[in-house]
Amino acid sequence: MPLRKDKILVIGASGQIGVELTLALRKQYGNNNVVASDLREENALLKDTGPYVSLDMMNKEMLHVQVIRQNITQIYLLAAMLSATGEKNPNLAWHLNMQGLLNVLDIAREEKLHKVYWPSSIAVFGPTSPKINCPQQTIIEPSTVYGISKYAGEFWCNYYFNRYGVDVRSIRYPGLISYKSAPGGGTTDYAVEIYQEALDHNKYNCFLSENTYLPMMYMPDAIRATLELMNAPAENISIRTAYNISGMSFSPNEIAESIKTHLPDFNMHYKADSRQAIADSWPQSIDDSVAKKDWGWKPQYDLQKMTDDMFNNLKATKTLNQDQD
Ligand code: AKB
Repeated sequence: MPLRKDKILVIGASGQIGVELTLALRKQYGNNNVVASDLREENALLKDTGPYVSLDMMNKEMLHVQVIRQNITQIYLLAAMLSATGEKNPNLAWHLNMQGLLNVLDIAREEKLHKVYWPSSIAVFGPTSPKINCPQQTIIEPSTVYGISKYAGEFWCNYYFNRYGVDVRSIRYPGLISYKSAPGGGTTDYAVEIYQEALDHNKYNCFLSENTYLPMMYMPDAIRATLELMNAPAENISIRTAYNISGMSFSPNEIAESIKTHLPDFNMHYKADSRQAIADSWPQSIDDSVAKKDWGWKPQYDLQKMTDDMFNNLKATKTLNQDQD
């Protein structure tokens, strides 16, 4: 049964998470109650599924006008510059990631919005954080500008909740793997590119070394986690910075082995680049016991189940595209 009393604005709706979250929210709240927005043009998968506005979150006045004009009661802010791109332009990454969030939090306070969602990342952790089962509360000394902006952002969320009562909630996403829309500029992007390259060319040149373990999650789990957190009763939410959640942890070598169960001749080459140092600064796995306790988080996909589903869907899309040619 769709929930209809809220009107939602998704900022960054054409991005990797944005597309799938917008579609999931439209199922829950009704198509016309979820306004998709982005600086980029509307993603093809969103076309004709509900309202779309072109919006620059850095322009606070225009954002405020849209919130009032559309009677928005919840904002999902997904636009951000990720870890690898952020290192190429640290000032811009900081400005974009911080000012976008502060604009949204301020408008949420002024307009008394019901809820705000803003994603954090495992990039908040740094070389001094525990590598295995990294806890919710631990040493946090990020070494990328993306990680610094996410950590500062977490504390702005906490501040706006404690000082102004803004019900803002957040998750520290691991690397996210999806087939509907591609990521851009992240360190974990290899785990998305590899499937398409395997299908198209039966080989992949990996920019991380073969035994680099990182926390990862399949997109259906990430979308479900987001909706479950946002639908949880406020009194259950004990973390107002951002929740650790865990799906799986694997290395490039392990994902290659799982791809070989579908494509036995698949070939993997390794040539680590500057993203290796970023990956090496992050934990290999995450302890998500607080999310489990507070709102019942439980992942459904492991590496092989994800690989099977990725190939089913990518093959179906390829056949569809070939039929249309
Ligand atoms: C990145 O690699 O930058 C992102 C992340 C882990 O937040 N996928």
